[in-house]
Amino acid sequence: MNRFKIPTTQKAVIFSTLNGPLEYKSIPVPKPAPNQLLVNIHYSGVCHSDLHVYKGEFGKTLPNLPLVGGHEGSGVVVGFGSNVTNWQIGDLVGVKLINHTCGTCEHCQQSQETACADSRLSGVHINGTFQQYCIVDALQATKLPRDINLPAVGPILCAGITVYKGLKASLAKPGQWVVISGAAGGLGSLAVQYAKALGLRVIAIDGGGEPNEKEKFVKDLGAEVYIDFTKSADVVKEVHQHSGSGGGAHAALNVSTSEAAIQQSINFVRSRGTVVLIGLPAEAKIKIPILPTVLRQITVKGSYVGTNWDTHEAVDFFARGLIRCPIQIVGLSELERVFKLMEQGKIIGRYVVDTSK
Ligand code: 8ID
Ligand code: ZN
Repeated sequence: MNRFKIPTTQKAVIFSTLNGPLEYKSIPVPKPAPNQLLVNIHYSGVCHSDLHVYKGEFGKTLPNLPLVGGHEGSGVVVGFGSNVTNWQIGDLVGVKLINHTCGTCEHCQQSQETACADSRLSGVHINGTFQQYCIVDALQATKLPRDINLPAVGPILCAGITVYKGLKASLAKPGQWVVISGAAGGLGSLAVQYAKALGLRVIAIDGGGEPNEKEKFVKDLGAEVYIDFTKSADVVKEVHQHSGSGGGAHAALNVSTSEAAIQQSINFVRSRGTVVLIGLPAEAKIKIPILPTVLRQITVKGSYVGTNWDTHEAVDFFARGLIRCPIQIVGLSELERVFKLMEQGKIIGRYVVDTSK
């Protein structure tokens, strides 16, 4: 017997044209296919990727319209299809960007499912977490511990796993310097903390806001140095000054949405350093000078969300109290306002929507 009464309709925020009206309205509750869970989403983080998708910045044909966005959901399993054996009604569950993968390609077979060419993404290809009930493949849903902080864990399911994976990809070791560009945003605020938890030393770059507001914010999270890119005469020089005598930091993570910041980040690292590209500004391109990159043996790599196992690890850091999500909770009906604030660069940390309001 299912103790949860599942309604036939639910509240959602839906858009039918790119950059068009965001409608808060009732839509049908979806039915899970044989391999899917039906999740009662309680909370969802709002990621800058949601804004990129809504504005059509990931390619005009990418999102399936009309669409419910969102991919940082936390909630409860209230139903599942006939093939599902590893979940129970009432389990706490996370819904992340990767909602389904083929399971058979080379990458899936090697448990590197983030590279699956046939993946389906929450809030891009199928309706995401800006609704009260969503569906997710049982193999891509994330089991959450019973005592997890449900509103705060949402951002871990995209921002958290992405920066945790990006830091691992940077190959930076305990005691070494990592630059986080975009440190006061949703991903950045978690990157600073995961870096600290991994024993790294953090130079945080961001800018704007009230005087000293972002500096205090990132230093409270564990950054040793803050550079305000809007005030610094030479950001690269400052990074080098603060990262010891090795000619730059050991690694740099770009989680900003700025093409200029990405271009600049190539010069943050010392010889044999790694630059990890995570932020996705629309149609951005950078130029990498070949001679110094080759002679100094610099690695520039992309990093994209994280696998199921990365997710397990990232959630575990959060569950053990090593990471706190600096969130502000608002109603789902206020999503449009959150997008506006994000567009204006006025968000520090992460907004989370409560789907009951
Ligand atoms: O898997 C992935 N690669 C992945 C996963 C999740 C998100 C990629 N992303 C991408 C998003 O699509 C987005 O492009 O990461 C980027 C950051 O997402 P977010 O953290 O959700 O965005 P935000 O909260 O708006 O934070 C961006 C920060 O960058 C700062 C802003 O002040 C803000 O704090 N920033 C900017 I804009 N220009 C900067 C600059 N020149 C800068 N910080 C430093 N230097
Ligand atoms: Zn995201």
